[in-house]
Amino acid sequence: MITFHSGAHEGHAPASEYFRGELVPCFEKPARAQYVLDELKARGHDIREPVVDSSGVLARVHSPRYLAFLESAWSQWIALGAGNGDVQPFPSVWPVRTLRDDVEPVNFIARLGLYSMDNGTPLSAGSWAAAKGGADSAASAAQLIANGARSAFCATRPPGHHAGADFMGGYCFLNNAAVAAQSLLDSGCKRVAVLDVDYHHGNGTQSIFYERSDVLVVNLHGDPMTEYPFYLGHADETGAGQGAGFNLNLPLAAGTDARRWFEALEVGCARVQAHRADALVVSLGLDTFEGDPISKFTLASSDYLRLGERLQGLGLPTVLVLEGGYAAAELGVNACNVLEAFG
Ligand code: OKP
Ligand code: ZN
Repeated sequence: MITFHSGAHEGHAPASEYFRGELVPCFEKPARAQYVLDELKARGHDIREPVVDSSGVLARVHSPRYLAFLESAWSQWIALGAGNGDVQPFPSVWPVRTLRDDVEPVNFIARLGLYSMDNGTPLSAGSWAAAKGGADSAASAAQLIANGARSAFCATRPPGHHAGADFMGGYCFLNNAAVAAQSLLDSGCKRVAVLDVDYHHGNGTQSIFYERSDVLVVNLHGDPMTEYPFYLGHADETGAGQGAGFNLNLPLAAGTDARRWFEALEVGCARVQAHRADALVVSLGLDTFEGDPISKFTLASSDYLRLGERLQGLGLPTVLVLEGGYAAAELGVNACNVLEAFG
């Protein structure tokens, strides 16, 4: 399977993130992608730089004001103070209930809050270029599928599935899975399914397609009653308007083991089959791994072979997009196990 990967990911390298109120080294770090690339190379995979400019499809997935903010966010930040290049900007105020989100404040931190769901998505100098490289990879993978390939992998970081049309969050800036799904539709697919197997609910992907029937979104994730992103991902969220019935959430308790996880995967796969999709996008988070430092499922490396086999069994042209997975040294083996079993 061909892999798309943008070297620009390295420029997204903030030093720290908030964890229980304190700044700690970022879990979502460049080494994650390096481990994946090293393992892909060791196993002889074909790795390519993206070939499609995703600007057009990004404008169909994200709002113009959010894209405009994100693209110049870092240069706006450093223009505000001589030392800002060495300081990470974090949001500290958000337009929650009763506050206005239709007016963009002039104040940079206020705008950062407007376009963020949390304070857990640190920015650095190369964040836009890295995120754009990921979106370009997703668009490139979709084009490969449109041209007849059975599958393609996007070795992307930062991840994308928490990013909504108008906001960043959970280490995510641009929703790569949504870019892949929308690109597939734009190139002629009538129905697409997104299957998100990351430990965390893909709230951004769900919200982007929530009122649409052309993209089925299925999520298998830690129960938001106790797990991030907390405010979306419950079983009673089934879609709205035209999209009623086209969203399926399968929340699982923290501590869920492989046996119960694969049972839930069966339910998700049955819903994907019933959608009669022309193509599948997999949000491939590997933070379901037993060694993951921020997640609480207990899949073993060998379980990712089983996952790849099951995804292959759906019989659909498939774009696999890397999302989370923070046991960095094991991420390459776990990702490659999925790809290898997929074939
Ligand atoms: C992104 B993806 C640690 C708290 C966790 C949110 C987790 C984002 C996961 N500071 N922050 O779904 O793997
Ligand atoms: Zn995750």
